[in-house]
Amino acid sequence: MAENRKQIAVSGIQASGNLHIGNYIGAIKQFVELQDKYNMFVFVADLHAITVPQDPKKLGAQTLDAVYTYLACGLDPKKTTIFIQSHVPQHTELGWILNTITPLGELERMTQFKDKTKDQTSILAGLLNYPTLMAADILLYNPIAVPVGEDQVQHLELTRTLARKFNSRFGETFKEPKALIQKDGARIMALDDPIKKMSKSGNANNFIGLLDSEAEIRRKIKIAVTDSGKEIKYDPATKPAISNLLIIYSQMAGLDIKEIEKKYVGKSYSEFKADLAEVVLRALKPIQEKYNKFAKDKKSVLQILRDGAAEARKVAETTMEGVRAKVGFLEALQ
Ligand code: AQP
Repeated sequence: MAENRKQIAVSGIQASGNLHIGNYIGAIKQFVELQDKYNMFVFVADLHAITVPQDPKKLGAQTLDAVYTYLACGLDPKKTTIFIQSHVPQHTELGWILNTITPLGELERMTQFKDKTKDQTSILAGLLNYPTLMAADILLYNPIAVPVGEDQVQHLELTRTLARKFNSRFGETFKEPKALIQKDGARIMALDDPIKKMSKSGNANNFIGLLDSEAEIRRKIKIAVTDSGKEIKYDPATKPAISNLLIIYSQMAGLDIKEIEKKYVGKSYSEFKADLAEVVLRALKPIQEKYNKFAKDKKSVLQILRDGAAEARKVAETTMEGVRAKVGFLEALQ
């Protein structure tokens, strides 16, 4: 279980299946690096996942898959409190309270809400209220830092706004956490459209799943969109596709982009892509092996989640006791 002396960091990933290298580079890789420095709370966001329809027969398995993936990528339950969001009911309780101080306009202007609802005729309230639940996920643990990819920065800004609003209305309660964003790789773009973010809910050719087979990875990289010209050069303005592939190469190989550019002077896109496939396969092989190992040991993983939820509930309940009193709820009767 996580130590208590260090400052707290919190983050989570939705249990919507198929975690991809964008989630890995933008978020999970950071969690693993930060777990020695911070007292980390990392959860699988099943409550967020159901803001778009999920198959009830698959949701539990998807949730566990995400946990196996966390462990396979190197999250260590001795350093990080790993748990499932719905196992800590304080998340929804604080989420509701934060809804009551959130102006509708703040939620309607969120980019993710606009993107996810742009082709929908009947919009569900859960999608709109996603950011208030996310604010609760964070504020319950009073963290100093929240490691996320760039797409979540706007939601984190709202979290800071809600912390300030709550504090000014009910008295000092929450710290304002800061986003921890990777310098490179905070926004991995789709392989089939480098103007869009790589996303698990998009077309399967847009992402490389952490559990994709060797053949799938080779195929997806081979058919990834490239730019006009033939130079392998990092320049997101004129070469968004190659720049994205260079970031993936750099993050998965642990090499500087400049070094990679040098290595491919005079070489073709297809040579570069063939090598990129090898780099990705090499990085994902140990993760996939460990995933299989954890998936065979479900009993131990469930125990990690039981312990994690107990630890998270303890911290969350302490926060909620203060919040309930400040809001003015009548004390619960025994
Ligand atoms: N393309 C990305 N590049 C870098 N970071 C990314 N993240 C997501 N996509 C990228 C980061 O991963 C963490 C978990 O994200 P999430 O699953 O909770 O939600 P999301 O951002 O909505 O991810 P997806 O893949 O786009 O999911 P769907 O399609 O289900 O909505 C976050 O820290 C996120 O920034």
